[in-house]
Amino acid sequence: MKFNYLRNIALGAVALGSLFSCEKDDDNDSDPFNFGDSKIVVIGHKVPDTDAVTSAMAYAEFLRSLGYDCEARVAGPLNKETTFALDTFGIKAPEVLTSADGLNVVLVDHSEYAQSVDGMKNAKILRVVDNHVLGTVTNAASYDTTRSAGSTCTIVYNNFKEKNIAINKQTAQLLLVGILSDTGRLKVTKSGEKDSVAVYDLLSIAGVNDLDAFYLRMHEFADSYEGLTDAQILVSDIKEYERAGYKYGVANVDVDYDVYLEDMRNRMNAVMPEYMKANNLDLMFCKIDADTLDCSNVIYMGENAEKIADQAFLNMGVEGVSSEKKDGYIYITPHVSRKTVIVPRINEALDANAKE
Ligand SMILES: [Mn+2]
Repeated sequence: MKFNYLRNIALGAVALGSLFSCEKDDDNDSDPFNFGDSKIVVIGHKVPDTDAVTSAMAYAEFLRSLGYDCEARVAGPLNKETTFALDTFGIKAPEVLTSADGLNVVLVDHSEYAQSVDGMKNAKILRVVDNHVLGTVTNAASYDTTRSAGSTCTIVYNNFKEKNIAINKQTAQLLLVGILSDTGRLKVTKSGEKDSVAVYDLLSIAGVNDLDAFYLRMHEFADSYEGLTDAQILVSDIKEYERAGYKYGVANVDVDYDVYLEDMRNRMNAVMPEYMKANNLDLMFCKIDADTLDCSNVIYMGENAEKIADQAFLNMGVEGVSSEKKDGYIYITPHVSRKTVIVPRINEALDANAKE
């Protein structure tokens, strides 16, 4: 460990050969990732979704089982789906962290400073564990990123497997709900083989007998905007990014039936300016999907927004995906993912219109 290493250097007189072999053995035993022995906080993104919360909790357990002093925190209040899932299993939610200033952290489920808790630029980032495209956090000490995983929980599950560490019941429950939430219960467009292998292994450890019944109940909570104002619906699943001198946001909103699409477009258009102003965004997008019509409606607002949206989402050249410009929005069919389609394409268009 670092401490021992420094002490050995201070002792000075130790023969070099034995110093290095000694250090190496020590590393393998008690500090396999060279994280040192200070306390580590594992944390996901702001506006946490289920995967951001449960992958942090499960990764903290993973690090504890390797001997680290480690604790999970969340970057904001939990949404309805996560609250339902944790309540169902009687698991206590992590506390909210308001500043990462000066802490040793592992980031899960994001790699964008714009999505992190405040003070992250003054934290020591030991590792990023994430399945999204790499964002602005390019200075972490290590990365565990598997883009082909459908959720960060899938990556964490594989960490346990690779180290041959048994997954306890509570950790299995956490991993299971994270994967189910992020992949929409293993939808083909959102998941792969790794995710299904994990889910079917975790079910029995987690004590979940009826996957469909469980997911249906969880999903009801996810989709419910009951009691929320339009401004609250807009921010219920929002992420911010920085690219090419622009700061932008992408909100994700779902409606049950396609007849509600126009109404939701108008309502989100009405509340977007205030959010942009309050959060100093240069531009903003909101993707609205309908369960009954397999499509995405993308509305946009702000600096160069129409030009960027046109470049990003017209003539996309993605197999099986078609898009069309409508009055004030882009209509894309079938529905597309923010992670794999929307954000990478916006980034590409922003690069072509860079401000820096
Ligand atoms: Mn997430």
